[in-house]
Amino acid sequence: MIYCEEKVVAFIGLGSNLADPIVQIDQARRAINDLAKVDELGFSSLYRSPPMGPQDQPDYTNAVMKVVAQLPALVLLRALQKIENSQGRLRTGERWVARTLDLDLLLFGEQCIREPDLVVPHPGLADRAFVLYPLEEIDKDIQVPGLGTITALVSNCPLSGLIKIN
Ligand code: A4P
Ligand code: MG
Repeated sequence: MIYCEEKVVAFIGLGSNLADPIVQIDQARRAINDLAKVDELGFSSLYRSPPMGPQDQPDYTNAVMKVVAQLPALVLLRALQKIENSQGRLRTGERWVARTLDLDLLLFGEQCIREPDLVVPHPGLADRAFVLYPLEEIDKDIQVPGLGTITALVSNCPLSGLIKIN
């Protein structure tokens, strides 16, 4: 039997603050494009911002990628985690520490997912300028399930030092 998964538009947050962040993000973008059944639909500018969380780490570079995916959300998350690992991501168990690469699944179609390993929309989304501003830049029509329009979310979120760097 051939099982056809439906196509879903998803948004991935990319972040890095170690080992040449711009190169890390570019490499991750290419690795995501190399995944089977995942195709790029858009990519935001790069943004820089002070670290959220512990302050004794470099500023972050962030971007958001829009893709169409023909695979389940959890399979996509596992593929993103493999890319993080292949780019030298170390997991110490400590939260919000400096990292070569962080890939978060921000939105997966209209789906609300509450599984032990995957929560979508990403729980921090509404409070993070470095996620909301690039999301709005690449798609002004996003409706975040349970939270409203991207435009309303952006207008309620201060920049907190976020600047566009390209
Ligand atoms: N997980 C659950 N839902 C998701 C999802 N939607 N996307 C689970 C990705 N992962 C999800 O993640 C911890 C666990 O979250 C995973 O096991 C996964 O199954 P992790 O990547 O291993 O650890 P983490 O990233 O350190 O933890 P956390 O709490 O996800 O941190 P965030 O939210 O990723 O934030 N400051 C600036 N300026 N820019 C940043 O990008 N990023 C962080 C990390 C902190 N400060 C920042 C930035
Ligand atoms: Mg993460």
